Amino acid sequence: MKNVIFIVSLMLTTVVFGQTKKEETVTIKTDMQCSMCENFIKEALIYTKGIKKVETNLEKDLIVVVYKPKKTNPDAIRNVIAKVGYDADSIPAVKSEYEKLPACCKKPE
Ligand SMILES: [Cu+2]
Repeated sequence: MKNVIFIVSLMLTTVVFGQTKKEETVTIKTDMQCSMCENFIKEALIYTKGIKKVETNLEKDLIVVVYKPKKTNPDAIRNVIAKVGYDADSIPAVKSEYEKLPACCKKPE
């Protein structure tokens, strides 16, 4: 009997998780120079509605974002990054914001 209860509760958890797992992941290519860049982007994204998790890879210039598709979408996320002053896939950095970045964060000329 104990086993049956265990299996039933296991099934219930699976169902519950199946419903709440409405998250998607997008990987965005950017152009980061240092750990400050990572922090700028992370901070901007983590306070954006619908974004659950942000991971950056400085070496590969990649940003991995876990988001709720009901609340945001990859292009909205790319726009947030562009507004911080960084390229995001095909969306170029907002120039006026890029100009405000510290010298170490600018692309080497
Ligand atoms: Cu930087």
